[in-house]
Amino acid sequence: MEALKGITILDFTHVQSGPTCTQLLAWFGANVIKIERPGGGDITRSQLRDKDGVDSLYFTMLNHNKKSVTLNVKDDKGKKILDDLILKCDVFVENFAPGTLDRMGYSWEYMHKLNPRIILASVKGFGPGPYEDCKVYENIAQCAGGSASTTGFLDGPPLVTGAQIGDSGTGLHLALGIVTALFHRERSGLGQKVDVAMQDGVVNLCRVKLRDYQRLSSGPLSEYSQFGQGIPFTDTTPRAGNDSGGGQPGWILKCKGWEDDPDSYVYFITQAPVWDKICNVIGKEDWIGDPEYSTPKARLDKLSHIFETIEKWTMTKTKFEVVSICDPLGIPCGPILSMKEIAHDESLRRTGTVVEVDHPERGKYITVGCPIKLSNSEADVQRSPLLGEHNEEILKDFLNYSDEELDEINNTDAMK
Ligand code: CAO
Repeated sequence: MEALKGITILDFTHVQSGPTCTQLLAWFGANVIKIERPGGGDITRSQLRDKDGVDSLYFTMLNHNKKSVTLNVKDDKGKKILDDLILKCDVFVENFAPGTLDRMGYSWEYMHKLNPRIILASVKGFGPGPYEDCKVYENIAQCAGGSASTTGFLDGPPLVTGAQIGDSGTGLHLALGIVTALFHRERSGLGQKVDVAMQDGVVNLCRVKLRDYQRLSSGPLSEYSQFGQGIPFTDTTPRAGNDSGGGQPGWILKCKGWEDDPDSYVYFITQAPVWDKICNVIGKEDWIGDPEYSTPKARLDKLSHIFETIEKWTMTKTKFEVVSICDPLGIPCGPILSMKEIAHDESLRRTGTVVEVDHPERGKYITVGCPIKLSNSEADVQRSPLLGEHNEEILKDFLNYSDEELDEINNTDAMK
């Protein structure tokens, strides 16, 4: 059975951070009713469009398994419909700009009074403080959360990452907050407010970099390549290139074909317990008994040289050959996969992490399925809704409005 069956989510989210959260809840079986402004709906329906007049991949890939209802919340009749929805729903999720919800007349106090069981879950860019009123997008969160200052190469500018840790990362945090509040409501009978700031979500994901900042007060970070290169540290966590963030040194190494293929690389970790095997496989048996190389500590100031030497070997093999040789020996390494390779990866298809979906206007496209696997609640990815596709269904079947009430609504601007 679907794990969240019976839970109804009133989804006022847009763009990416909120929609990733409600999509996850929908995959777990919640009934997710996405409320969109009449006219254009979620702005991403028309952003980065690849086909004229058809919902963009940006929208479709973030809004699977949801229903769409258009509702003008600034219209009196629209407000009445929203009140009725709040009375019947379990969770209200939103990621409007700060202050927007209050301006609409839907403060937490109002909602809680209307339905004490409702959970209000919000994403904002920042928590309370000097930036609380700021609008925020992905890269701003990455920058304010410590990710950009610690990503990139030492001699280059701060870098944002391709992984959407500010948006999708915050969506994940919010989903956990919602499920926790639902669990709490089972015992207390009361809903509560769940807030996640994108900056906080990124800071949480950058925890190891805050760890390293504090370690600096005890001396240089010897596992960072710059230590071996004799480059002094400052008083904050530096950018570490492709250094591994843990205690086992790693780096990205070129593989056969790198001159023509930008993704012909492998991530290679010189894990201490398999050092002898690494030496054997790259033909450097002499390092095994050499005190200059035989202990992790002795190797720390020679990491660049060590990785250059390993790279001479990896450059004679494709990335997949490197993995197939190293993996059976217990040497941790992984190929740098392109999006093309991920899109066509058979095992990701088999597990449902990458799926093909059919859309009535767009046709078939590839998307990411549910990455969290529950043994009794398999997520079946359904196409995203067309704008307002479920207006009638929600009014009639969910809110039980009569035909007269429907006619009355159709004569107003509440849903168009
Ligand atoms: N009926 C009537 N009005 C509606 C409506 C509806 N169904 N849905 C939205 N609106 C109105 C809002 O009331 C608001 O109007 P006012 O400004 O007059 O109050 C207006 O639409 C704009 O909403 P918004 O403030 O959320 O959107 P924006 O384009 O100004 O800002 C964003 C977008 C993402 C910067 C902002 O929402 C934000 O900072 N959100 C929080 C952080 C976040 O989630 N960012 C990640 C986005 S993904 O990269």
